[in-house]
Amino acid sequence: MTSIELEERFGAHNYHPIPVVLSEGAGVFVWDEDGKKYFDFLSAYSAVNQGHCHPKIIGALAEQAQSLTLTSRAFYSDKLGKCEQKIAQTFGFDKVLMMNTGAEAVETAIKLARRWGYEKKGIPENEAMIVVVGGNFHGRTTGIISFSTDPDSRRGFGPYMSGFKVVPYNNVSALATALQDPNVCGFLVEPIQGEAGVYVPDEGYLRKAKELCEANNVLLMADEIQTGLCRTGKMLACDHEDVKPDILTLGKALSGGVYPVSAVLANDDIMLCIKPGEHGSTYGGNPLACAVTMSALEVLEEENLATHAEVMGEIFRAKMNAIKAKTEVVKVVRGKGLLNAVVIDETKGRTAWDICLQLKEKGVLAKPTHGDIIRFAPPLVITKEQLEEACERITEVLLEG
Ligand code: IF1
Repeated sequence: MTSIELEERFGAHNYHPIPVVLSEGAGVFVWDEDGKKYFDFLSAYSAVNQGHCHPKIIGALAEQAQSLTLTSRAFYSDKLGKCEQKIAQTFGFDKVLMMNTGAEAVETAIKLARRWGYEKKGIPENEAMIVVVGGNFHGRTTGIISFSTDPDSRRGFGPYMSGFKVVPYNNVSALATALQDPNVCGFLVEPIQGEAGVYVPDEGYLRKAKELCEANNVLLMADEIQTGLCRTGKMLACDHEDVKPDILTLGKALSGGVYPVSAVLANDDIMLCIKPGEHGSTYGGNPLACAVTMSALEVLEEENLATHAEVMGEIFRAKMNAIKAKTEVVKVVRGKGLLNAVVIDETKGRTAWDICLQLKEKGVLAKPTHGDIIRFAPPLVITKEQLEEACERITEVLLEG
């Protein structure tokens, strides 16, 4: 049986992958089983910002794997404190709670905001509300999909967790009204909506959201699991507006695509609302995760990937807009740094899926989100020459036929 047949026969059918079977990766490139080389323009949904199999991160993984991989938090380890310090000081928070997946970090943030709401804001027990936005994506747990507005994420998985209010994204007045409810403890938002299709809110939206949260004693909870870690041209997408969230969730590229690591960051008045024995995870903050995370953060800094992503992103969007000027196939180009999307006019003869299949044939891997939107998000280590080569191939596909 082929790799695809094996997945078809023995694996759950919870994805519809682009028909390519990858077996190797290095930097911005991946190779399929037949040795064909591709530009990776998805980066495992922004988990591989540092490039595939970055030697420094793989080295840290391999070295730590020889000595100690998992202790559980029943005991201390010689790596967790150092890693917590590195993360806390990199992002400017008092404390870090390490988990594994992004969804676990978001679930942790929800528990933390609710606990703070009861203990510090005086919200009556079990009445805490968290404001979220339409088009949100924060993971796939039953708690998180309870406030999803995407039928594919939520249909048929009820009953749903209560305690959430949905307001339109990028709508300050709707947010202002919702935050006046004295039972609201948090506002959970992606600084740029990734899954929804790389929706960049108006300039000033995050700043106004922060001001409204402060005015209503509500915690701003920024989910930077996809937008963080240099992806949008700054260390955090919030940095574009100098906004400091009260709770920050990170994941994906926190470990450079090498090992599942996520984290929740907050200051003491919030983080210490959770007491010993009240939250945890078997693998959360294990020594192997910590070694990988510390090296993954060092790579972001040493290779100056935030500024590089900003510069490369400007070039990419300019090239996509040059295509847009020549064909009606491209309706919209949007993004920030190297988190970009192109909206396809599917009435012009090709779907976004068709175009992604053609891109695959040209050696560029990308995948549509929500039908007509193609997300383009290469590893941030892409060089100018590599970007120009990839854009030539993307141009050929979009302008042909
Ligand atoms: C899938 C999407 C992207 C996220 C944000 C939390 C999480 C994610 C902002 C949860 C995860 C992943 C999940 C993966 C595909 C990918 C994705 F299309 F699903 F939405 F990137 F846009 N917050 N996003 O983007 O993190 O638990 O997955 O570690 O589920 O197909 P996770």
